[in-house]
Amino acid sequence: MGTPVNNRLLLVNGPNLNLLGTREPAVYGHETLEDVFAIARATAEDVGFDLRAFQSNHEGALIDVIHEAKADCDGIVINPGGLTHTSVALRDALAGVELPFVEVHISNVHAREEFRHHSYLSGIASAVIVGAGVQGYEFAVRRLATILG
Ligand code: CA2
Repeated sequence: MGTPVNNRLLLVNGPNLNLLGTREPAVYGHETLEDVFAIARATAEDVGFDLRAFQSNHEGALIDVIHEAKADCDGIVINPGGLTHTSVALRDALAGVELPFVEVHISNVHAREEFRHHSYLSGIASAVIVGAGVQGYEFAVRRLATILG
């Protein structure tokens, strides 16, 4: 993918991930979204990147921040939440900016309901990490750093 220009990654979390740590700990663990930001930021720092973190419950806001990343980020870590399984528009946004991205799911979506088995994003992702808990965000940041070399 070549030398990173901006030395910055974008972390995007989609709908309902602001609820992390408040309920469903058996599925999503006890960590909060702030904990996720801290893990991702510390990992990014370790591999020489800044990290911009964003969460929204609104599809359009997520698409806007992905578009904006084209100007000053080198890659994206994204947990699209439930939009994973529904959103052609999010896929088009990620394809459109042509930045490498890693898709993260805290839970093992393949061990859950059938409707969670399909992702509109996975086919164009650089990597997909599922079921590793919030550590998946660390793996994703490290993988992007490797890809961006
Ligand atoms: O496992 C993941 O990270 C998911 O992307 C999480 C989404 C779900 O729709 C995907 O199938 C898999 C849901 C995020 C909702 O997060 C909550 C966290 C705590 C309590 C309630 C919801």
